[in-house]
Amino acid sequence: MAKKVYLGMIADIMHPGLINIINEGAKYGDLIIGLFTDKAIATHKRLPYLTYKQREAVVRSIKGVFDVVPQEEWSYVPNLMKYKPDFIIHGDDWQEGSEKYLRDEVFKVMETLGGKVIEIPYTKGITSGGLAKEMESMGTTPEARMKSLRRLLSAKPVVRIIESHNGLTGLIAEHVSVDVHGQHREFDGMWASSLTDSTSKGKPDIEAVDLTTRLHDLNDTLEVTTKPVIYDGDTGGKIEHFVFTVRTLERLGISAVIIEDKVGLKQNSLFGTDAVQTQDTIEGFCAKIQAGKKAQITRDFMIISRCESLIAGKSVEDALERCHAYVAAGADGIMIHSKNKDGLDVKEFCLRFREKDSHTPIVAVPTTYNQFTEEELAEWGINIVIYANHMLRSAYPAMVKCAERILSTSRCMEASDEYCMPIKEILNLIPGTKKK
Ligand code: SPV
Ligand code: MG
Repeated sequence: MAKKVYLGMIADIMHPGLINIINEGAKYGDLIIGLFTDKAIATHKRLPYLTYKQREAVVRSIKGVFDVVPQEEWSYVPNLMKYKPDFIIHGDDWQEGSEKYLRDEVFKVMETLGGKVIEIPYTKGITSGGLAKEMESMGTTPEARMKSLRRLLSAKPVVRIIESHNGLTGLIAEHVSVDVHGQHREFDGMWASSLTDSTSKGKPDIEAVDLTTRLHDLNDTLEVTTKPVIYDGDTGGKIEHFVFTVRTLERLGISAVIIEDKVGLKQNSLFGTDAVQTQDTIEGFCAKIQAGKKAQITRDFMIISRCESLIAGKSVEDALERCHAYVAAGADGIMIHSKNKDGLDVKEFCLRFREKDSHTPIVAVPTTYNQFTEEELAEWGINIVIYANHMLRSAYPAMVKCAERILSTSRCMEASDEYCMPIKEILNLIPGTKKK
């Protein structure tokens, strides 16, 4: 009987290095590709450009591939236990660095299975990571960007979104990453906040900055990023206007719009009951959702309804009644907002909402109840966490301090040394600045 050979792959962009490893693997027996699912990848790396189905179709048609099976975990162990291969083949690039623990696990399991680990020299000069970087610099299409939010929602326990109000903050949302205990972390997408869009123009958050202006500026973010955008649509305005907004956002490749169930002059929710917060009727808001859903052209665009009951001082009961009605009217997700610091109202809402509805995505904006981690919020049933204003709120105090220092020293040496990035860094901050 032919021996079984296991090869784990993401197989997003095929290149000669991967073909080489497939050819080598096939020499030892029937080569089974363990194709990483979006879920297996999402908590460790950015989602691949191609979906699982697309990647599977490509890999299946490569000479030497005997079978393709899903690898649902980042660790190889569950699949090795399941398929019990005689060999596992891997490039030798996992002997050091963040993947070393995967290698150690694999050696242990293969020993207990009586199998062997084959490590083959890594093909120099070409890597999937390098190719992915080049693809990233080519940008994206509106269609691919729009779809990516739904893909993230089904691949990740919780989707992490940060506010962006210009090209520079877009670059931060796109590129900043950290490693925590060997695990790669970055933001999944961006929030086009009405609060920070308005504040960055020195205007109040009362829908005074019109849609055309906000979209014109959002284009700066879109030009330098590939990640999905969730657009803060305020109240959505009049139904007759909202249907045009939906079409415009879709055309730009925005993944979702969130509209709130308020009427009259909009006031920022974080004023809570210090401002007049008038909610729409359930019927009135459902009609807006329905009109928006009818207007959209693609299947991917999402209309998320935001419930302001807790902001307006009403009960969790009221919020639940409204949100179930909004979902029944066609909303693709709900956002529950609160300015309470203890988060208990949001938690109660989420747990009770989930008793009746296990799948509709819940969005939360934990600006005030910020003591909870994403993991804790996910346990309540929350699927999208939005850090709604943090780029602007962190920049402002830094700029004020710098301006004050210049005034108090009547020169800019101290301000530059203490508060400013080096000139060399700013000159090279934007990719492609320097002439070769
Ligand atoms: C925004 O960021 O504009 C929001 C969230 O709508 S909040 O400011 O909390 O209302
Ligand atoms: Mg807003």
